[in-house]
Amino acid sequence: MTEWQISPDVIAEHNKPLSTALAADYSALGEQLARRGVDIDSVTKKVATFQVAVPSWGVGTGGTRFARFPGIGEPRNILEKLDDCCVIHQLCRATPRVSLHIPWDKPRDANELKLYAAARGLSFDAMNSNTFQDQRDQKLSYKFGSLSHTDKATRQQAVEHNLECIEIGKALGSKALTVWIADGSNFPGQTNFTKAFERYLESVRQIYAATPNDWKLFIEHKMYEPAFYSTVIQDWGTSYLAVTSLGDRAYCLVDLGHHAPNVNIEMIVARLIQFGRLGGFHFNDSKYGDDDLDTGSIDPFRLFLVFNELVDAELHRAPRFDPAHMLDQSHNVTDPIESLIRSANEIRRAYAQALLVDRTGLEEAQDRNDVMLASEILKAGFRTDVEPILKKARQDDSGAIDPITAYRTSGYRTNVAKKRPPVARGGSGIV
Ligand SMILES: [Mn+2]
Repeated sequence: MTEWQISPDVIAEHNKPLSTALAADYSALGEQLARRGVDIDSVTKKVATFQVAVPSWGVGTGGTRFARFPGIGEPRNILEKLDDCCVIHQLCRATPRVSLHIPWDKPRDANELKLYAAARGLSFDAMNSNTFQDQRDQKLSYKFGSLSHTDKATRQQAVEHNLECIEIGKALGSKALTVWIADGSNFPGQTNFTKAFERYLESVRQIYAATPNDWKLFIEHKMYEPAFYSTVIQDWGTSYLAVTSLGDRAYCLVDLGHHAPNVNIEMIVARLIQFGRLGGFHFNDSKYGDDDLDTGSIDPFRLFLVFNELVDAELHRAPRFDPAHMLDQSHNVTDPIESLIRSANEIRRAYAQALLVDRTGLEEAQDRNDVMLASEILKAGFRTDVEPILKKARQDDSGAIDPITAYRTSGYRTNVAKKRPPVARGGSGIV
């Protein structure tokens, strides 16, 4: 029996008055889609199986380099973070896995943590290492880099931290390690680009060698920040060079926020799929830079275009295509549980819309160079209001028809605030 954090009766009571209207909306959308040759139930079934991992650091209130404004009842440790993740999954039914960050989430006893998560219907997604800040009692500083540091002992310390993450992940049942480094430079002349990348490759080779055969290693690139002039793993090209030099189990991870404004991310996704190196995503949204805003809150069309590539790859059974879907956001002014629920829904929305695209019609229009028709066919998917499909998928799976309202009605945040005193400084951050 799953130890749900909200009484299933609260959800059932919430769903009851909404189910009649949902049935009517679902049937109307079903008729509309049938005219387009689409069976609504098969779309709903696919959407219901679509999952995205929640970042453990996302359930705490984030901050910027200026300030952090804590919310009430914030989780103080990994166990409380898992309680919050359980609430998200219980209501939206799309997030049964949690991605951990070490050492923030370092367990006292990995087996105990695994059981605690399992009791809440949760398991663990990719592990994340952290060599972008110094921990208390850490011997050598990462101020001037980690895996690419000029000092061999510092590089070795960073490698060993990653090996420890793998060991913890093995005990927790994780199957992947995500490596993102903050290494780079703030001034021209500060580092030698080539030597820094050589040092990085030498370090990451040791990490790759330590991953079990059924694991994947994800390399996450980032254009800038905290280093503002150059970063060692700056773009998908550098990431691709790194993974291909490592081996078959190394893949590129695309964080939507880690590109220059207006970059065609969906095309990067297509390229990585074509060459079998798309490992997964860190979903979020941005207006200017790495804003870490809620997925789909700024540019839902771009999210749809990314999913258009994913659905295309799924249909064509692209080789080596099994991407990990993860959220990576910083919730500074909202209740993190609400933001994560909404983001998981937005991802399912983009997936549902992409499933509605008439692929045969699109291909024909492309082959005939009918630009307008191709654009219209693609947009028809995006323009469809798939809300009844998303609601039905949740309802069928004992989730909430309107999860944010159900969450507010449950009083969960107020209840946990009674036993969780305010945290002045949290472990959450922007990655
Ligand atoms: Mn990320």
